[in-house]
Amino acid sequence: MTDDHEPPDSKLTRSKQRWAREGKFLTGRITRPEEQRLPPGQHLTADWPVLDLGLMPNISQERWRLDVHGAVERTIYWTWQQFMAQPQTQFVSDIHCVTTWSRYDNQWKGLATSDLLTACQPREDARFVALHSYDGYTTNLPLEDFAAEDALLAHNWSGKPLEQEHGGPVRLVVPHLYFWKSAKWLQRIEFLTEDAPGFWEVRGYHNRGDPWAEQRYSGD
Ligand SMILES: Nc1nc2c(c(=O)[nH]1)N[C@H]1C(S)=C(S)[C@@H](COP(=O)(O)O)O[C@H]1N2
Ligand SMILES: [Mo]
Repeated sequence: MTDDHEPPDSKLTRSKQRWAREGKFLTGRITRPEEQRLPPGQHLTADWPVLDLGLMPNISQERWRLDVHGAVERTIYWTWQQFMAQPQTQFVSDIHCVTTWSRYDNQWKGLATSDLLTACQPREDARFVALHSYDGYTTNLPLEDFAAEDALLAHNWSGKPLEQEHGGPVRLVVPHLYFWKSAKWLQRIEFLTEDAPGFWEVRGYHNRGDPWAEQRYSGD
């Protein structure tokens, strides 16, 4: 007996699932009213400043690896090809840097952190995430912030491969926190049961960094 119906895992079904995921974002559960879009003390910029420790590691796609470990059921060690074979999601989001510039409508493409969590399955006692980068930079987040529905491991910006100066091959993007939480040149994601403050977090910056609460410095 033949069956003319689409099998449940057809290419079309997968595309529709992807559109639904993107649409869910576009209909704006996260979108704020326009008058609250720019956080307090921020100003808009049209260009995209480069800010980092100045080491700017040059990691080719061939040399790049992503290591996911710690309080997870399944550790991950992906090559570039394995990373790119994961589900792809596109998000448009705003950047808010603690140095007071904001940049609207950045088009990102990559692996949604929610899909990474599906792949690595954090253990029940996992509460925090530490990001480790190829330049030695580190930053930390509560697991819920890392899991935000518009957070992703981005390899593409405005339809082009993410430039080295902005963290290519792959950087984290967590739009609802100040941009220092969005680690460039991502190398390793560590799931933790206890918090581990990162590079700026031990140098006077706020542990969480919510721009709308102006959580800039550790006393704020
Ligand atoms: N690996 C790494 N990631 C990093 C940094 C860094 O020095 N190294 N700086 C952070 C800071 S302070 C900011 S403001 C943003 C800047 O990203 P951009 O250069 O793409 O604007 O990257 C963040 N991620
Ligand atoms: Mo920054």
